Amino acid sequence: MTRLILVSAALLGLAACGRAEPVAPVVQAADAWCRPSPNGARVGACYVTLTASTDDRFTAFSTPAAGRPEIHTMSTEGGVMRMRALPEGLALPAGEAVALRPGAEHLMLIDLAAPLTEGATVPLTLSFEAAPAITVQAAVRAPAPAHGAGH
Ligand SMILES: [Cu+2]
Repeated sequence: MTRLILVSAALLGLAACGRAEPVAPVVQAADAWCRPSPNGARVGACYVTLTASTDDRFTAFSTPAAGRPEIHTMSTEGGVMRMRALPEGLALPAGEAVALRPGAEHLMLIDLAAPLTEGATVPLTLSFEAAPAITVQAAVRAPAPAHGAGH
């Protein structure tokens, strides 16, 4: 009996609150892919588009494919492309699709266990400040011609 009352109270609460109802933190990932690594390269780069339900932060990732995974960003300074690690990770504003892509933010796979070959799949476990971690399967494929720059 007590339980029934609690349930109906919760339902009423939902109806009354409408949009103000807090959203459970969750991050959705789309279009995860990795660039094939050139022969002998010990590093690779992967990309994914992340959409968080609440203000969140992409803080780290892990993968069996690399010994040292890092979140990197890339920028052009004085005509030279530079990349650096983002130890603080990447902000994910609520509801906004944040695209990691060639020439910008990317997942850097340092110390590759094996070359990333086209057609292979790389599991990536992504961690966030608020949302639970998710694992995506990134397909290794050649980048679209328009995205030639970067690495
Ligand atoms: Cu990088």
